[in-house]
Amino acid sequence: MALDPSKRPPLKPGETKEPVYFPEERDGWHGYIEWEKYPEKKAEAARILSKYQFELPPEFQLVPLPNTNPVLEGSRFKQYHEVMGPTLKNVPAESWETVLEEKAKDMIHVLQFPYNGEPPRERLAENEITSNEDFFVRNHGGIPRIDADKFVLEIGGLVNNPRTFTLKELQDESVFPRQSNIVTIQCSGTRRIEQIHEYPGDGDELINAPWGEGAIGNARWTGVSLKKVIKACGGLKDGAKHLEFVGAETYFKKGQVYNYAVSVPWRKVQRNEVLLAWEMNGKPLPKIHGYPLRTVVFGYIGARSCKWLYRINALKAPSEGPVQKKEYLYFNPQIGKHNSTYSSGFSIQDMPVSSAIMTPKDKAVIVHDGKIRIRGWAYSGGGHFPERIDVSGDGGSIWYEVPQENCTTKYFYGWRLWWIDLPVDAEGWLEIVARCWDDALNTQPTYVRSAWNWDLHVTSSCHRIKVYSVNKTRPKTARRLAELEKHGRGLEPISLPLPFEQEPDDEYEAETARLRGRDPLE
Ligand SMILES: Nc1nc2c(c(=O)[nH]1)N[C@H]1C(S)=C(S)[C@@H](COP(=O)(O)O)O[C@H]1N2
Ligand SMILES: [Mo]
Repeated sequence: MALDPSKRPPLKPGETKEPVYFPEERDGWHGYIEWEKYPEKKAEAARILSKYQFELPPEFQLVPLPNTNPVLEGSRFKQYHEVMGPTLKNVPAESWETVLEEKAKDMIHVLQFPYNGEPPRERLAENEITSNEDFFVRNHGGIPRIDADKFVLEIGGLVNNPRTFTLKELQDESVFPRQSNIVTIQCSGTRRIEQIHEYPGDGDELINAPWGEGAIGNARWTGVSLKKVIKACGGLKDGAKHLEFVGAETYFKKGQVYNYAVSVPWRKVQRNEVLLAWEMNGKPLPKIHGYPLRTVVFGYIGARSCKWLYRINALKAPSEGPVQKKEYLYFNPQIGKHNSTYSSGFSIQDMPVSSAIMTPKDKAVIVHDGKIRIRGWAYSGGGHFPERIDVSGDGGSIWYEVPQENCTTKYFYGWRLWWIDLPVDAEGWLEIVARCWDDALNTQPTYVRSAWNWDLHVTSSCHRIKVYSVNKTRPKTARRLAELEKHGRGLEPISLPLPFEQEPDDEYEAETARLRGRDPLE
């Protein structure tokens, strides 16, 4: 899907269009322009971007989300790519082709470009291992197409022997033992929609995608521990404390261009919790998930699991890349548009304990016989794992423990799926709540409000849904259901009036007589 010609960005008054050409850096690497090595090229790109008036991001927080799929289009990011000339112009269209080729047909395309998508909630909660087709995608730019045979990983900065590795070299088991782990990757945007609904926040330069509960997935990743690769470079020089990962695509922020860059502390790498992975669930990484090589950082925010990884730099301090320094910050609730600064939020690394109810859906009408089946996921990062899941049917006063046998396998770095047949006697609207406890006895904040933050990250409060409970073991309820069926109707939508009287007159008379009338005795 190319950019609609009516959406071409107009030039600012007095500006003229000139030919631009930023050649690709390497043969066999399409969609990759090297920016970080060439400050003058970056300056030139910024100059070109400043000539145009780009479309403003759409309002999507204070109004209902469009009922379309893709939900949001991302025209502004398509425009940025268009004005960068032939090398990046077609990247939005090619990225969309990759989505159609690699992802499940029924993905919820939260944002078309840069592509952000999550799978249907029922399917995500069905399989302990998320399939490659269903795994959520979070992109900040286009999807580069890199030829594995032409691929090299550069390692530089404060390492004793800077060098490059081909994919074959990394895969040589006589040099590097292979490491394979079940690891959950969770985007810090998961469940953001709940924060948006209650209190909107920063839309940021890149639209902060209105994620539901599906920006999380669990897969088996195979590759080599970064610790071993650093060792093969003779180790780190004194003072090196962070490893920066650079991804090949172009990232636009506030009129500047970058390659995607993030970092993790060396301490994290030393624990063999940072994998350079080329395989996802036993298959080569899909293009959309970082082919041919990505990092997988266990227990951290998804943003550090850098896709299309081509360079690693050992640094004294965290990466200066905007994704590390200016995004993924966690602010106090009194910080917002009026006073936020990059230095006033802390940098999110470890993911906290969280969970979500995947079925039933919010506002569902459920006919049951005293039990409602609830299914969901539970996860904890930062070296912790989910131990127990509790579910409440009354907004969080009485909690039922999900039996351990209803929870999937416990892994050090993976989520657990769970289900419970929740005892429900009450009828009408109920608030069902889920919370997880991890092995360090951490649990989730009570309400969205308890943990709201301006950048709308990490919605880890207890997950709450409202359902309309219809307990058919009650005679009156069973009778109403039978009547509805006779009329060829169901209960839904509950907002539609009944097509018949609630009670025949003779029954009304008999019942009011039994209850000794409407009037007081005297
Ligand atoms: N190069 C690059 N790596 C990236 C990103 C990106 O936009 N570019 N997005 C990050 C974010 S925010 C997340 S949540 C994860 C998502 O991984 P996935 O798309 O494979 O599910 O990738 C991370 N790695
Ligand atoms: Mo993310």
